[in-house]
Amino acid sequence: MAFPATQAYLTWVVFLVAPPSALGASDRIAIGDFAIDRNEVTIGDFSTFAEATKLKTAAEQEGGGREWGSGWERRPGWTFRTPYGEPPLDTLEPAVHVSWHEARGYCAWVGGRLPTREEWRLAAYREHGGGSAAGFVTGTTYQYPTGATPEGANTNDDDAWARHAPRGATRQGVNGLYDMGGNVWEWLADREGGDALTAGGSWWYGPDKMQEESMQWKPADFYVAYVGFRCAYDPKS
Ligand SMILES: [Ca+2]
Ligand SMILES: [Ca+2]
Repeated sequence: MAFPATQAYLTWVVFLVAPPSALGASDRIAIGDFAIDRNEVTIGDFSTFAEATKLKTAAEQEGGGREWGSGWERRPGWTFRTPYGEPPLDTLEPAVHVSWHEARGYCAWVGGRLPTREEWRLAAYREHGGGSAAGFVTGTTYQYPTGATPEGANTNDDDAWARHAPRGATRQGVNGLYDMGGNVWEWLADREGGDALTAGGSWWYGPDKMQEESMQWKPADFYVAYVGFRCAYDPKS
């Protein structure tokens, strides 16, 4: 069946495929000439995307995500909907068991893209003003996304969270962002062959992995309990 490419039809198509305007657009922080999500993408956010686009993630199709045990072990039923095999306590927990490709698809759907390494560096460690109310000094580069120390982040240090924490539970960091250090690793846009870069460390590791030099390459089709993402946006997106 052929549809006429009228303006009305095109408007209808855009309306159908476009995400709700509130999703992903409500809490972005401007960093120079781009913006970035204040928080990691949540289970609730990603569920809306998956339902609207009829996405079945690789973890769902292939029998569950992975956790580190004696090497990488598959965990049946562990997906972004049920990160540890059971419904989450809170849908504001980060979406994990999501591959780089799936993360990129989500960001495109909300009108953004994955952040680059350079954007991540600027957002995570150099204060541009969004964190001034939280005590960060504009123009200062910090060692950790939480400032001079890793205090307040969710790592494997002695803190309030045995696994990942829901949105907004940890201490606000540089530029007013949350969880740029710790909680879950985050996919970046940068690719090298079949690998993609991840940044920030996670609840599984110590605070050293929150630092810029600790970014890690991982297979882009990898999906595990420790890796999530957030999106970046160009002006006017
Ligand atoms: Ca912890
Ligand atoms: Ca993180």
